Amino acid sequence: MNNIKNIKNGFTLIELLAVIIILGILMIIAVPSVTSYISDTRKAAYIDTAKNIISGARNLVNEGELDMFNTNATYYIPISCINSENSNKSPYGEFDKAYVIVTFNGNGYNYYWVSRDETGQGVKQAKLSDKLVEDDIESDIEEGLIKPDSALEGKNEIKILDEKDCKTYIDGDEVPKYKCIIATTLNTKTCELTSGGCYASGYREGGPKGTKTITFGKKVDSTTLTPGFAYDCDVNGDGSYNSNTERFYYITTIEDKAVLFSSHNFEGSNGQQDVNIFPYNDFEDKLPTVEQWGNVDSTFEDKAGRLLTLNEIKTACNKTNVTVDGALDDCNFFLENTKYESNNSGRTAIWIKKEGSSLYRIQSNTRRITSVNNSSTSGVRPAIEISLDSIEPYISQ
Ligand SMILES: [Ca+2]
Repeated sequence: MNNIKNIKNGFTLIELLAVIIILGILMIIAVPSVTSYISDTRKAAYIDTAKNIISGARNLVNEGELDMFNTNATYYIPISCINSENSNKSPYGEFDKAYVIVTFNGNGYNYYWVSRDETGQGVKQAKLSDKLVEDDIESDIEEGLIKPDSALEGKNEIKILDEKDCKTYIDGDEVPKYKCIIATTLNTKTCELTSGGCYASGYREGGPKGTKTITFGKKVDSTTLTPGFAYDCDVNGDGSYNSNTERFYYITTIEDKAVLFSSHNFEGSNGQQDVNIFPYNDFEDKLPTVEQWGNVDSTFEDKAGRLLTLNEIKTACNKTNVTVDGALDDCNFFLENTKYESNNSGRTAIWIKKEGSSLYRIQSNTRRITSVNNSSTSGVRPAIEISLDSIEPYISQ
């Protein structure tokens, strides 16, 4: 009985061997496909993580949060500087080094991804797009993700944001942000006149403009710099952009510099003022000094600005004759903070550059250029010249 019971409750050696062999065959078939599945899932997760982080980098760049004013540089942004929806972790392990690489292409930015994690898995420089595919994931990446020859797209300068504070440094000095950023809101004034100035331009109820609200300048909406585009320039270098006192309008480009015109007259001792009274011969004393506007890289003698020329006004207004009444109606960014708006707002006129023995000024009540004699008094309003690299570029949305 004992023998029979033993046989019924267990397996013979042959039966056990058969089971082991069958299991072994099953393992041989199943294991490679399971491994492949895990690997593919991880690769997909790796790519998703990278795309999420690149999306975060795009937000940072679009919001102007990064110090990336040099359009001729290849920027490396460490992922620690980027907020992303997913964790900044590779499915294979913690990232050892990972960067989003950004270059400016003239119209917008190109984004690349490069990474290496603690297991040695990584992606060599891959452009964001559908091209970031599984084949980009390499297990044999070279040591050192950033090499001297890693400047992309002919951008010969490499800038790496510091992981601690996510800023770039040149020889230990922090690189400033754009000196001029795109104005997000245009300045407006209510037309309070009942004749001349803004009233004659048509800013009145039932008038040609259909409103008493005057809007100065244009919102930047193109990669082509256009007269009247509104910028806020941190001319005094205090790190902030005051849309009242540091509003500027693009006028023209001279070589690699943009000429921008202040929205305010300037009075030397007290900074920006709306009201100035002095004869032409004093104008040079009244322009901002390089100490007052220390962030402006072009200087004229010891001044940070100069007067506009008659030709610059003609070009910016797209008019050959600017001496007829209303000539500046379509470019009234020349008239902000003058008596164009009300009897209480600033001087009637603004000096422009002397030509030979001729004196000219912008005349706000008649909205045109007038020639005058040197006993006249007018405000002094600076034009600045700023390197094109220092102006925030427009990114089409
Ligand atoms: Ca400022």
